[in-house]
Amino acid sequence: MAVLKQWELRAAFAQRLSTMYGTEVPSYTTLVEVSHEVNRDLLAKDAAQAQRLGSIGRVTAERHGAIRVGTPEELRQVGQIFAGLGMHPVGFYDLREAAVSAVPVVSTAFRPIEEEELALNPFRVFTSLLTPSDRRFFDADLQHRLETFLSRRSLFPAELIRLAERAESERQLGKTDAERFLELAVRSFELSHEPVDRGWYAELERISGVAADIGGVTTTHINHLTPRVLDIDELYERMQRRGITMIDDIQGPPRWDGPDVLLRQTSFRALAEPRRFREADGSVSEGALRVRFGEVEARGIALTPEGRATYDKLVTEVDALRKEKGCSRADVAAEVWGECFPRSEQELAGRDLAYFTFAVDAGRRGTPPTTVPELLDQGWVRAEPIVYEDFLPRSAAGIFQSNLTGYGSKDLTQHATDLDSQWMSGVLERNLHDPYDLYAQQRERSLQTVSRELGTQVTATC
Ligand code: OOG
Ligand code: NI
Repeated sequence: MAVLKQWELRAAFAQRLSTMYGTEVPSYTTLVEVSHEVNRDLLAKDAAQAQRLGSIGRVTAERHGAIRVGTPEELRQVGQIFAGLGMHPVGFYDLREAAVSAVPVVSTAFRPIEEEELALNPFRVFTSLLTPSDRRFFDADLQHRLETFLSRRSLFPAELIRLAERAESERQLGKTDAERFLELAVRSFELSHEPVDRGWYAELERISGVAADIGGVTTTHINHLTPRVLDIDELYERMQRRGITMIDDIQGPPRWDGPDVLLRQTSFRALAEPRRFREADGSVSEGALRVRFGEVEARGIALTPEGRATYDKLVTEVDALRKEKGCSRADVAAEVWGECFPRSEQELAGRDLAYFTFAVDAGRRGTPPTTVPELLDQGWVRAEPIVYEDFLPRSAAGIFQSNLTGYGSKDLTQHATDLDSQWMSGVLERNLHDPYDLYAQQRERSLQTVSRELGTQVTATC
């Protein structure tokens, strides 16, 4: 009997979600079109450079989704569904801290973690969990009402969970089961036509638009689906030319002529969508909500902890200078980066600021040196960049915020509830992977091969 392997399930899920979301949010389709145009143009100009951080096949199909859930149990179920698709939780993001306005969620990202799986299909989903216990946002009474409301809803049918468990343990599904699994999974993330309780939604919205989007309704939905583009500045301009107003900024590293690192993202607010409301008197009326948006991203090289510390330092510096000089972030950032950030992949690799895999370059004879910087310098090995597969808390907060209408309310005299990666791992009943470990392991495997081939023990640094 024909079967679909996990990666085929994942690719099919991403594809169907994309089709579904395109019918719900038409400007998403425009965004995908423009991204593909930009990618095609870059490929025509310089195919090798355009594919330095992934084959055009991978980049064209590449998406990340964003979803938001309300309870630990819902998050655990989401973890089960994604495990069936070969996607595992990586990283912990505390957006309560990263955002200036009220964003009461903590998040992780589900994604493939093995090189081969990422190359087959890298679909990832940024997943946020509401934090009703956090007193800075919700008082005891509202926490109680919110948790009661959430405990009454059921987002994922039992049949979907059972199929996901099978897909996880067998790493594949027969064709008929696969079809059912995909159908139920995609349906769980469609926008519902159930009337929204207007009073309840409005009460939560006064605290945070995100809280209302999660806890004000009885279902969940995909919030956005993000294509990957090879030149985000070019895309930004082309979208503006088509009359779509983008947010003011591109989040993440600035535009500059050095290597692309980490992640650059930008977005636009999608149109208001018609929704039905239940009024206080029980009648149902037509209305609209504007909670979803279009986002696009360009990915760069993954940074090591030291590289990331340098990046974070530059972010702070740019902020300070910008306040002092009063000019745009982009201008200040390009200047600061030009002075302080390594200008070449060679330098990033040599100073151990970014992750690469290494391969022996044929043709050298004699006794090789034993450290990566020397091997690179003397042409014994080639370095291939490892692409950043994760997210940035500050950018994520920026994306959340720039699409909210108001600041919401946050009582800073209250204490935060302690929710960390260990807590989230417990909720998921799964190992929560550390992104740095995954990149380091990938580099280490390549170094082992290099060591074997050169007949010497090679280390990453001097
Ligand atoms: C998630 C926002 C974060 C990203 O790409 O950083 C995000 C959300 O709006 O639910 O998607
Ligand atoms: Ni996103």
